[in-house]
Amino acid sequence: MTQPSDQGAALDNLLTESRSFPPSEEFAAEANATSALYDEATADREAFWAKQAERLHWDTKWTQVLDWSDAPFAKWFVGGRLNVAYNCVDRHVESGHGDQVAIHWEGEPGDQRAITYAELQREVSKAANALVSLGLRTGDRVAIYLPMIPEAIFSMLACARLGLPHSVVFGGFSAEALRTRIDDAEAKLVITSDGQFRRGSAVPLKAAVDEAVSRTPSVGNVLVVRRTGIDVEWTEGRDLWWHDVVDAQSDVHAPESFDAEHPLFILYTSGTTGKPKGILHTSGGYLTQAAYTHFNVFDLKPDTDVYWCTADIGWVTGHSYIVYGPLANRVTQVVYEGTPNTPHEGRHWEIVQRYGVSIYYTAPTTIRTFMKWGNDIPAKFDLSTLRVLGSVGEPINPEAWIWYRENIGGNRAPIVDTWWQTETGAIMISPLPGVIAAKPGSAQRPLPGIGAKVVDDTGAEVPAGGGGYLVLDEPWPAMLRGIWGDEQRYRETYWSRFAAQGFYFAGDGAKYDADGDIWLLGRVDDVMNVSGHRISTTEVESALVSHPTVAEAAVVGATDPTTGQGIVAFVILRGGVAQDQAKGAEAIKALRDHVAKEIGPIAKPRQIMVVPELPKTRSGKIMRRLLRDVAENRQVGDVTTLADSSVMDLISSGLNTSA
Ligand code: 6R9
Repeated sequence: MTQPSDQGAALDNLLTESRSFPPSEEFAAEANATSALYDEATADREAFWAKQAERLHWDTKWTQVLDWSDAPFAKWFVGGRLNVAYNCVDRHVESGHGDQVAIHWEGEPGDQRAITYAELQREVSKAANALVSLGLRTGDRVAIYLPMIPEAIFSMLACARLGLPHSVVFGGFSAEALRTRIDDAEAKLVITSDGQFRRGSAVPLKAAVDEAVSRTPSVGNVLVVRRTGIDVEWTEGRDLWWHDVVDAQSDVHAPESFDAEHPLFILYTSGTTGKPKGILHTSGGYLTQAAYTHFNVFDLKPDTDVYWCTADIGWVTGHSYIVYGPLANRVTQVVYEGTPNTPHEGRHWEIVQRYGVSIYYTAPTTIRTFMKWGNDIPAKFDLSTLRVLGSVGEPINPEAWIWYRENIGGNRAPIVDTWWQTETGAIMISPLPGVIAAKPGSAQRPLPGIGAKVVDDTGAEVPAGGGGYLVLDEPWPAMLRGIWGDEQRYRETYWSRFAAQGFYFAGDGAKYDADGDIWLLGRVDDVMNVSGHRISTTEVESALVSHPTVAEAAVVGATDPTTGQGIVAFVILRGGVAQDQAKGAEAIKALRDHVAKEIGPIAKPRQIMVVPELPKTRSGKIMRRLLRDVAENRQVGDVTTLADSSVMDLISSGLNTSA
């Protein structure tokens, strides 16, 4: 791993993107957020956040907005008390919206369920009563290992209602990954299902729990939702069916209030090295920023919009932008269980058409996959209801952005490129869709109330046009409150790099353009050094994707005897491209020349390999570490957090035949 301090201040990349798309006058006139929001936040940041907190119902009001005296451990809305689940569910029923659909759920096999706020309240109450009956008490941890079914959301909200911090573990993770997460949090209960539907077939889920909990002394019970009907092993006394335990409960439960700083959840993020970090989030500040950002960034109109975030709840995006932010804002949303190509590659657009989805939030990797499948697929559906599109998870290449705008957004819907992290809890950098002229590939500006800067090695802000490290220079309400059980690691990972300035180090490289807008350049660890020039993987990837034959690209720096590192690119070709021809030596040369033309000769890949797939985590992030192993002819490392662990075999076996 390259230490940040080994790197110079500025990146040498020259790729420029100058297109810009202002919101239409109609959109701007109706938008939730106007430029006044920036002024308000600048005038008095704490007063601004206090006003945002008024979006929520507080049982007891806070006495102090921010206590930063024990930095880097923040306390927001000190003395305030609230119930997060009450804010996401009950209060909407009490305000007369019990009949509004909260969730249009669609299973992968095509089963559907519309859940109103009144029904959600009953389901969450029953689940909460069930957790109490199992002996769980405030502060106990609950692990949730479920597919995207309604019970996943009921479970999270039931935990929130009782002050039981949940730890959602992504359903694609292995028994071993689950075990380490259960152990680290010492969870007392695991909620899972018999199996899940994946690409048309039922695959086991509980089996992994059985394996994991055989070695986790903290777990007393396993609560099992029947989803697929497949056979499961059963441990009497430990295992309980959801339909036996939950359905027998009263559907009335009185929420109690908790301190604003009561832990809401732990979510594990895998760093590049070491054991996963349990990122800790608390209640009042987190919910305030999740709701504020969801309302303003997506321009949510609760009475008319149909919102859809395609993330999995095992990812922070599912926590903040399926469960907490949207439900606090009384959203009507779509939740879909399955993969985008089951049973056909138009599944998402069929869903958009069926429910009249107006706000759609997904990841660049998904967008590039749609590009690869071809423009004719979305063209078959009526997507005219879409009015805001979002992107999250990685830098979005300008070409993918333009494709998204043209083919999904009808050249009309603003795109919000939202930068944030598990650690930040909620969106930090993003254009406001009715205010800012969007630039393809740039997340642009910190939201009102948020402080972010690009700084050099010494912590000094770089000038317009300069590159360096992204830092957050002001505490924010949804910030992590630490790493579960490891105070030292929290200080070291995020606060030691710019300790003198008191900045939070995000681990991302970034640059300013001439207007002072921020462009994210990927994780600092991914920056390459070619003959002393620092080149960002993101920009070389964007240059490749801007070529008409390329759908996706991943770039790594491989050790090179002459240049230090050489650029090695892995590319997936677009649907419709004559694959054999595009793999030929001429075609590869054309791609190398294209990169040279877009960025400069220094960025010309040493080697380009055409591959059928790229190794990705379930949130769509490319695992470059594995590609570096391939590029440097090493044994491929740990693949347990890959969405599909067979991908590496596909890549390695295909390489002998590609250029
Ligand atoms: C929400 C989420 C965080 C890392 C982050 C950065 C990358 C996320 C991005 C983006 C450029 C965006 N990232 N959004 N990079 N533009 N709009 O993804 O959380 O899984 O913790 O990942 O993802 O590198 O540091 P998480």
